[in-house]
Amino acid sequence: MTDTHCPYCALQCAMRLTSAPGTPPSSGAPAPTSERDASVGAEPRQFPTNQGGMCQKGWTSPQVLTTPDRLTTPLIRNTAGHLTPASWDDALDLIASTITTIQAEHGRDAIAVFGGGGLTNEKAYQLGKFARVALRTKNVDYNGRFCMSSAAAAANRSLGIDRGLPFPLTDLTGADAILLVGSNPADTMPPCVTHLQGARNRGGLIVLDPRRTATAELTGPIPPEGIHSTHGAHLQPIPGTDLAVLLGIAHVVVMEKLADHTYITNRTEGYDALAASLSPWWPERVAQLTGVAAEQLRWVARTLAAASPHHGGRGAYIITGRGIEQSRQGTNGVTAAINLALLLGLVGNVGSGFGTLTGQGNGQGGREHGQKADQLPGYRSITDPQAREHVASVWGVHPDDLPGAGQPAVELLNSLGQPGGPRALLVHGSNVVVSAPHVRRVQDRLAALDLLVVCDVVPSETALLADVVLPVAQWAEEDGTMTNLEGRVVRRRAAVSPPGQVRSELWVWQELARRLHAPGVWSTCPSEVFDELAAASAGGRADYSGLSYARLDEHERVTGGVDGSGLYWPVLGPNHPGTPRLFTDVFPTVSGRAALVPVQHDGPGDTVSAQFPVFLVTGRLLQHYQSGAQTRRVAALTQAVPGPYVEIHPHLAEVYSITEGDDVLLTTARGRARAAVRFTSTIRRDTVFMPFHWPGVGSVNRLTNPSTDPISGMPEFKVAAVQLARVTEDIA
Ligand SMILES: Nc1nc2c(c(=O)[nH]1)N[C@H]1C(S)=C(S)[C@@H](COP(=O)(O)OP(=O)(O)OC[C@H]3O[C@@H](n4cnc5c(=O)[nH]c(N)nc54)[C@H](O)[C@@H]3O)O[C@H]1N2
Ligand SMILES: Nc1nc2c(c(=O)[nH]1)N[C@H]1C(S)=C(S)[C@@H](COP(=O)(O)OP(=O)(O)OC[C@H]3O[C@@H](n4cnc5c(=O)[nH]c(N)nc54)[C@H](O)[C@@H]3O)O[C@H]1N2
Ligand code: SF4
Ligand SMILES: [Mo]
Repeated sequence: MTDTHCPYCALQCAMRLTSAPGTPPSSGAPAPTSERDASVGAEPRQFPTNQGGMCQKGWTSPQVLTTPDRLTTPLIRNTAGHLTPASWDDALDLIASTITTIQAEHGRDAIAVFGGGGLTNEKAYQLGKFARVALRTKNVDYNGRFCMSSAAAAANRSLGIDRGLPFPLTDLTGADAILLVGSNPADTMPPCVTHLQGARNRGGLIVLDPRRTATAELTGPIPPEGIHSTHGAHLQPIPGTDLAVLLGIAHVVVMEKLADHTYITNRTEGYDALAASLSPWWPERVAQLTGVAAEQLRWVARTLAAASPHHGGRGAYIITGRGIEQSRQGTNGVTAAINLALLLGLVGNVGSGFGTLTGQGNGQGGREHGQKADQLPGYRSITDPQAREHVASVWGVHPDDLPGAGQPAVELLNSLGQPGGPRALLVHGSNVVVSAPHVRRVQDRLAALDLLVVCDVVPSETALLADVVLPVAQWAEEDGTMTNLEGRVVRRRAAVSPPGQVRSELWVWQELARRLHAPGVWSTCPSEVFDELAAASAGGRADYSGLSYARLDEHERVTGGVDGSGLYWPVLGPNHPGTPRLFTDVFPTVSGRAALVPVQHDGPGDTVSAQFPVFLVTGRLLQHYQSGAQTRRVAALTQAVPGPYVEIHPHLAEVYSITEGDDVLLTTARGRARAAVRFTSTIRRDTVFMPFHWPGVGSVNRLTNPSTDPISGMPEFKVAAVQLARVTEDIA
């Protein structure tokens, strides 16, 4: 029996694996296949975020350990174009020699690295170090750019620090009101719903989503002619207009004198400019722009205010998700949500707050330790001379030898194989040909490379395009730490041995660093890498210096996992208790105050037109995870949802003579996709929805807009303008 955490989302539900522990692969030694236990089971444990619950994906997660097409040996593409088994030495020699040749001819930045928010802290840290010290390239970024970058940029700008939830998730339980902006936790983090029940019971659960999702359903039906229900309200805006909705609510807060002026005076700066910027956003104007009724905007403002501490309420929270963030105005959208929370005096007041629900398992830690183009470990800036000096000293190199900031993910992918762009790409933990925006363009860029190396656990669609595929260990096969959506660092533990020739990625980087004659220490032992990470993070914003495996294990033993195993960063020393709640006294900004930053609504890059008359929104289904590389290999999950589909309102379908069960062709300025339709009356009549979990003709990312937020680099996944037609022909 091994206590660990789920391989998937950032809730990091605690689970117990029922199997004999195997040999951790930290030595890099391959384990004989016979040692593997094919019958690993998972069951939930008590833990604050999941309260003993788990979703279907968590329950079935061990099946990915023994999936029949698991990668078990390195593969090299032969001259006939086929991926064929190879030895580790051959694969690593080939990679190292090709990198050396490319760099000699095209310079160090000709090698690019793409990481993932599912990697453990140790691997995310080592990958960033490998890019800067062994490859000495500036071109490293990761899929968190698709996920958390807008929320991160907004929190850094307004609050001085980016920790998804700056409070324990369980704090939500006591609130009178919770506003969820573009977030669907009932499908994306099911056990999280228990924390929404308090606000729901008190009539204060408010959900902003163009679809009536399972989360919106929790608010209960709004009576005809009414504006709210007994449990709260579902606001169903025109896609891409959330920012305007938030400006409208904030306008009411200011005009109806609902703001907390004591808090504003003591803890914020910039009120006058913010109030002036809000004046054009009166509710009737916002209603016209967004489709959300003016009276509903007023009701939300009053409900949040009544729940706020300065009006004697039990507390209020404003929480954002990808629905508002994955937009070319995502940073400003989240900023509008933070402004509203600051006006109401919520942030840093225990029992109230602002937060974002981080997505991937290690979406939080993955963005702190250096796989982001502009960051060094500990959430340090790569352009800050002091940060460079500190990290260089931990790495045993000269600060001048560290590269500068690289390009964010979309721009990086688009530069591959272009004149002056990278000629090789190493991918660790992302399936970009399914999950990046405008995937047809991504495929073209990958095809233009001299070398594509993919490390994965399964033959993902991206791995199948690679020149070299390296089989690496996954969650239950190696030790590590993850930082969950609350900034809580938890232990992931090895339970089984990896199969065949599978090795730890830490070993891969050690071997490549050696072949590239890189300076520094390249440990393959996760706890040693963690200690190095802790030292590198010391003094940074995400300071882990007081943590070690020994301390985390002891803490879990003492708490029994129930009321708080894992510690919240910053943890400033071995006796520092960690920081469950940020901002209670001061904001980590230059002035110590939070900034009220005026923002305006602009709208999505695509506008609906005669050519593309319908909104397309994208997102997730309960049963599948991300690009589907893992969950499409689990029988129960593919049985539940076997393939892609398009949600459409029957009235809209009628306009296009589409009937239930038809296949529909979707066309945007980027390309075409095809999928079956599913009728639902819960979506707006001007909008269709498609999940992004599948490759091929049903991949919604053939359609999505790669234009990015100028501050965060976040692509506009959520909203596109689309043409619909009944399918009459096959498409490529
Ligand atoms: N089952 C499952 N769970 C997951 C994941 C998964 O792939 N599958 N992935 C994990 C990860 S990495 C992440 S980032 C999280 C994401 O978690 P969420 O943010 O909850 O998930 P999404 O479905 O991407 O988007 C949320 C909602 O945004 C809505 N939306 C679309 N356009 C708009 C808009 O213009 N405005 C507003 N207000 N809403 C809009 C969609 O209808 C959708 O219901 O989930 C995590 N959990
Ligand atoms: N249209 C649309 N597109 C989206 C989104 C959306 O809402 N709409 N959401 C975006 C978001 S929020 C995200 S987070 C991305 C996610 O999309 P991806 O970045 O594609 O994420 P995954 O599908 O989780 O891919 C992880 C890959 O890593 C592999 N893997 C698992 N563990 C390990 C490991 O330890 N090491 C290595 N090397 N590999 C491992 C898995 O098998 C899988 O192939 O998608 C984005 N794309
Ligand atoms: S909610 Fe997230 S962490 Fe929990 S079991 Fe499901 S996928 Fe795993
Ligand atoms: Mo994500």
